[in-house]
Amino acid sequence: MHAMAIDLGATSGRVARVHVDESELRVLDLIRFATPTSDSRGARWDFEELMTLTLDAARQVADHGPIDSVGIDAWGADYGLLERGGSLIGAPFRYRDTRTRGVSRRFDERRTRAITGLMPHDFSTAAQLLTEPKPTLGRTAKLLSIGDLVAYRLTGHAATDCSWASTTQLFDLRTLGWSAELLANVGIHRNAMPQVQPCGTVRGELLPHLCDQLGVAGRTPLVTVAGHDTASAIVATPAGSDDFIYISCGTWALVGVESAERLPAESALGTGFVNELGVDGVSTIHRNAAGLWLLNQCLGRWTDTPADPLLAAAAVLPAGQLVFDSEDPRLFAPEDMPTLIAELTRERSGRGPANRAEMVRAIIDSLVLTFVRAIEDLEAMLGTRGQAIHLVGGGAALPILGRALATAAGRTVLAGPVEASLLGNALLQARALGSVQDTPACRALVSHTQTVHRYEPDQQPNPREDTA
Ligand code: LFR
Repeated sequence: MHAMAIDLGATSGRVARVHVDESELRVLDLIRFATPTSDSRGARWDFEELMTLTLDAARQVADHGPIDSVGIDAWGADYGLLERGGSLIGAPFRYRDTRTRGVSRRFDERRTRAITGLMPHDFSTAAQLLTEPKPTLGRTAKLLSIGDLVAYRLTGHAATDCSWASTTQLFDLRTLGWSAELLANVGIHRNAMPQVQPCGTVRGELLPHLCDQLGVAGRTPLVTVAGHDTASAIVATPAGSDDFIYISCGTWALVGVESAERLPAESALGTGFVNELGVDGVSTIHRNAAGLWLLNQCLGRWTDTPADPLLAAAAVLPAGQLVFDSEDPRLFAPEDMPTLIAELTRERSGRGPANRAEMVRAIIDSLVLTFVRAIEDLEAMLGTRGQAIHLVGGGAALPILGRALATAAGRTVLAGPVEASLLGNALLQARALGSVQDTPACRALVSHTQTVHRYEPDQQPNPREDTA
């Protein structure tokens, strides 16, 4: 079958045509675009432009051959509010906007964890809703994630899936339904919350005029995939057993494990680990860490220096000389990322990077420190030890990261696939249409067909805190 996978990230969006059958998984055509913001301050997403870019890309990939179904996944937290009739009440806010700073203090961690498996944080859907004016919430007929808004425009069906619902801080993990208590806390009414569908079911068909516009067959189904990009990436992690650690590294890095059991709320208090949902009700237990956001914000300012030579120059520098705390809250949305990183490095390591290559090295080594700390904390909390570390997403394309991570963690790192969310999305479409059976079959297919680089620990001094 041929899936159209629409994978929307907070930095870039991708639309691809992917061939999936029992022995084949191949991205045939892929179009990428920067995710558009609507104003100079970048407080909101330009959803109409996002729709235009997505449809444009969809038309281009559909031009190359047949499409049997469509699926959409996107980053978590952000949403749009629809009024009756289906139009958006304003452009959706970006989670990095400052309006929610400190809002999470208004939630009780114990109660939030007991119901949702999450810890309160400033940019969750719930925290963002707390900052919405009451009349706006009063006018709201439906709240949809960014991915589900796109799906709504494509099909007319307003719904979501368990993986996205589980990130909102409003979904009850115990009943797998919206929490009346938490909805009341943030002031949104129950009817405004979308129906929650299992991943891998058919949501509806593309509207006839869109089938014409995109050049796809009439009645093309839209499949409810894992609407949360992280859950989608975890499906496409080429693990052969259950005891693996994943690092899904795009704009963010989610460091965690999959588990058939829920994370007991009490033991997770204060740890920063959360229990979200993957496919088939599986728990994904992870901590959010800064990911390629730090690097991309620097590369974006260094328009006169191409990324590849800089990464190559950084790769030959000794590891662990300069580090900073990649979880410093000032890194969340700074005006000038390189200047801030130089400052944080001076604070921590006594001197700032002498050039851009040194700064890239410092970013990689600092991310690695945070990832290793997360793995250690996770294993101490669960009393387990993962075998290999699977690094998926954009970070898997960086050998410097794979190598440093293997050495610092003292374990094998399997890096790839880079387009994990997109592939997970395509695989769940194939599953809904009967071409792939279950998650183990999805993973076996990824492992047989996709490039995965293996990094082993080496003897170099590694970027651990005690060498900094
Ligand atoms: C990754 C991700 C994370 C979520 C963050 C913000 O793209 O979806 O899982 O915590 O974005 O939405």
